[in-house]
Amino acid sequence: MGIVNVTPDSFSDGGAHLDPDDAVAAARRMLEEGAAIVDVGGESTRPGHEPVSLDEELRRVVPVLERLDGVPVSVDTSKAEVARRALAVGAELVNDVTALRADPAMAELVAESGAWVCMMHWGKQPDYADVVSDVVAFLEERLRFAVDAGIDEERIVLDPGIGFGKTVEQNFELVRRLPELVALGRPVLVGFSRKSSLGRVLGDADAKTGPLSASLAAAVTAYERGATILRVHDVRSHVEALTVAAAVVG
Ligand code: HH2
Repeated sequence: MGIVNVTPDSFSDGGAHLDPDDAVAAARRMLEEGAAIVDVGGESTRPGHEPVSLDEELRRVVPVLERLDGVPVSVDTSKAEVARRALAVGAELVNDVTALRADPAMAELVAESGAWVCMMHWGKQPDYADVVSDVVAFLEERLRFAVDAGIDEERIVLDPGIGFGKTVEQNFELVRRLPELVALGRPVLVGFSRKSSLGRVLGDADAKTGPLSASLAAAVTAYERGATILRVHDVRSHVEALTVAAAVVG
């Protein structure tokens, strides 16, 4: 999954694709490089991000989504109205980092549209007894909620939410113990690309991002432990690394 942030403030590529032409070109390039789907988002979720109004989010993403009609697209949003507009122009998956908790209209919209949905864990660092068990319990509860709301279980993807209210060690533990999430029986998405834990484990305690080399190691080790979707900024390098990993795994 290639990342196209149509935002001024995303942590690693903020501003790069704010112009719709640039965003569309980036998305098409990622698909050519081997991405199976591109994830278009108009609101940054980085720590301390500015919340974006509905109008502004629509203004950022709709022109991009309209011009990506006919290609596999996911929309990174927690707002049902943004998702509705995205699905109307062909998006296939709603990537909701709040796991259907932010907008009460989201679950029904996904259920009625028949779209895929990705539900992510977003927690608070000091609160965990055991981070992996807590993430599993949360995702299990959200899975039940989504199915009860009429969403086809076969269309649900789960995500541990790397970097969302977790320490560096907890982020790595979630990948180490990924099979415990995979055991829930749904595809698991991992988004470790360029995240600060990668820079921090390399020795920079104040890192805001991590390098490509470290992102590739995280993606490959997540893949080996059962991740189905890797959400990444640098598509070509990840496709190459994962192709080799797949050849080894057999
Ligand atoms: N991470 C980010 C945004 N959306 N969605 C899912 N499902 N999983 C993730 O790990 C995830 C996500 C943060 O990364 P990015 O989009 O690069 O930055 P920003 O939120 O600052 O736009």
